[in-house]
Amino acid sequence: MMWTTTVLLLLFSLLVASAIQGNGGNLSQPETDEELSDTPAEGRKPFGEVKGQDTCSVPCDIAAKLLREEKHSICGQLQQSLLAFGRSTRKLMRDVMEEQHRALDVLSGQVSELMARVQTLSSEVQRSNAEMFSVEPVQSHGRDCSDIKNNLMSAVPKIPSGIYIVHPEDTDSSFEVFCEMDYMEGGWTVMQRRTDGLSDFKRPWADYVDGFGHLAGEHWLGLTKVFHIVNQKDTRFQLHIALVSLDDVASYASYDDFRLDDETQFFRIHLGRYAGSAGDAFRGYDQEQNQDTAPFSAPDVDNDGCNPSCTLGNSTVESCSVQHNHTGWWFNRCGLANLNASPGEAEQSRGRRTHILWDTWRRSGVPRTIRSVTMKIRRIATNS
Ligand SMILES: [Ca+2]
Repeated sequence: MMWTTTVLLLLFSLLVASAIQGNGGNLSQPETDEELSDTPAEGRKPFGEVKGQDTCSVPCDIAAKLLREEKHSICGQLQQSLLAFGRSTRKLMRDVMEEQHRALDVLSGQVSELMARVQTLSSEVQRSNAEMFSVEPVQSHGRDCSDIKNNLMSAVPKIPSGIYIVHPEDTDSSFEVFCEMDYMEGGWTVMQRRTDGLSDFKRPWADYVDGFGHLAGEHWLGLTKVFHIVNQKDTRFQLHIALVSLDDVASYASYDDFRLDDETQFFRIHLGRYAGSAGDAFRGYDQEQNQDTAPFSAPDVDNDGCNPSCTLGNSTVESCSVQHNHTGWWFNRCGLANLNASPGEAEQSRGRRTHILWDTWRRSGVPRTIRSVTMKIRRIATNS
């Protein structure tokens, strides 16, 4: 009975000791498990090993404490890093946005500047359009070169030759002309100039009506413009044709009256009395050659006297313009004059006449080769 009681007491004391020891390990165990639940499985394994060893080396509570402190430190560092990362990210985004704002500001500044320029340009275009279509578009220098000469004579000691703007009376158009102010007392409006053959005079009707070429060089002023000049009220015009031959001989043909009918009459030419040294090629030697009162013809508008055709030499001609190098002129059948053909030693091809003609100007009975020609008109003083 005494032995049994002793054994029971021993077992009880062992159980109590074991319980105390077990409680000491379990007091913080739930917290440790919960707190370490996010640590990786590999991280827990050494702890288990430590736990397994603690019975003989480091106690569980100290290991847990160390681990907790380490975890708190890591968490703190992580939090700091996250905060720093957040701060730098926010700063970066702020910088990027500021950069974008600055770029946008620069771009919108450039856009505004461009818009302003476009505005300025379009207002300028509108203004010049308005000027172009205004009733009095350009300040003209006079009605024609004779008028300009008369107007400037008292004010300017020497009036220079060159391009002037004229506005013939009773017309609504102003246009540029070349005025010869030196030749034979000046006042000449140039209506045609052929010198180097560089300009193309193979032109259709519309070009001969409107004019073409360069006023300072080779050009045809245009039938409409010449018509406006010579049809002014109370004026009479003379026509002067100045010729230079290939061997540098100068000659001229002059008509004391020159006018044109309007376009409905195909700008029919009317010539007064002839004077000069080159002969009256406009009228020729017989009525068939006479070009006075002939309407104007061009390659595409045939008003010549060959209707339906002429026999000239060995060839049959239907269009004098085509026969004469596709130029425009007052052709009859076809005639001895065509100042719009090519200057110099232009070749005759397939019987066609390609060079400047004034066939009454001859040397030893042979028509001279003409190097250059100018047709100019000037007012004749009238009593009125
Ligand atoms: Ca014909």
